[in-house]
Amino acid sequence: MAKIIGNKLKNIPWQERTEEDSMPIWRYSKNPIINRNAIPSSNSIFNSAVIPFEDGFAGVFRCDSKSVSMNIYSGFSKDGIHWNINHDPIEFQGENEEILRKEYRYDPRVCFIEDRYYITWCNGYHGPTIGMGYTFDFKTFHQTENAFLPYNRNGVLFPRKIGDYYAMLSRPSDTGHTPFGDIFYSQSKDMEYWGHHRHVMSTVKGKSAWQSTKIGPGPVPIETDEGWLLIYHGVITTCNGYVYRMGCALLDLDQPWKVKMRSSDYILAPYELYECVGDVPNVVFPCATLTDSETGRIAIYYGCADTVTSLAFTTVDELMKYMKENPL
Ligand code: BMA
Repeated sequence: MAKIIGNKLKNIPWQERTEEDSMPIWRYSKNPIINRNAIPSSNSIFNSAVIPFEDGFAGVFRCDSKSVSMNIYSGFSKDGIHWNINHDPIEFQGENEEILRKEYRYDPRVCFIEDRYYITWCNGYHGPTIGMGYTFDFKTFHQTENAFLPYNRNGVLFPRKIGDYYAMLSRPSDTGHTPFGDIFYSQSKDMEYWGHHRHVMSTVKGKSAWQSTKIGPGPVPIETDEGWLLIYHGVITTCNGYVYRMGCALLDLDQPWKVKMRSSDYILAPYELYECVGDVPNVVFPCATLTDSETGRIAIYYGCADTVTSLAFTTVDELMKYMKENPL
């Protein structure tokens, strides 16, 4: 039995699996939890990140506006299910005007490290790259240097230093819709200069074709006593465009660029109407989890069809078992 290393989370959103749920992940029965028009200006709210905060939860949400500009917004919840999202986007403070230029911001991740909540997102700076910032209270936000040169997407921090270095997964990309993409590992002494880049994992043709076009890290990796549990998205190119599904892998604790296990089958795919129909059909896109070390419970927050946000559940044992039974 693998154990989650981390805090207990007594108030984790949770629902038991029913007999009809045959997959390793089961959906919340009242999905989606955030509708497209949850704030007055929004066209869609999806691919968003949440984290325990004070006696409840805080989040950073991707809201595309009715003029279809992409930006990130903070929000709060008592139970992790009902959210109050601010009507105005996050305004970052920072000393460098060049960095604060705002072309677009999307697909945020939030990671608590040491004393603060770090936010990473896809940041428009002459093309997509990894924007970075932090907050202590989800009221005042500070933006720091972009982690990489363009083009890159899906920057996901590890929740602690690994061998004296902060660590991040990301997915180098292009200026457009990127018909390729592997996951890489980078490290930094100071959260500003990133290097020691290592390849982590590639797309898979044939045998596991749902992840044959590109893959990208999803939520912050979950530390377990057997390794880092990584939930990621995988994409196939069909005659009707891209389809986004979810998979999982186990990375070595000390050398996370080494993959210990990876499932051949996906763990969640667009089956439900709200995942198959929307502004971009057939997309499930995970950006955050909440975990409880006592029970091994995992709640996954994921965007659906680039339109709404949903919640699904699993446990660390379910995912470990699934990887063992369906190895790549
Ligand atoms: C990716 C990102 C995601 C989006 C997905 C499907 O490239 O832009 O935000 O969910 O495409 O459109």
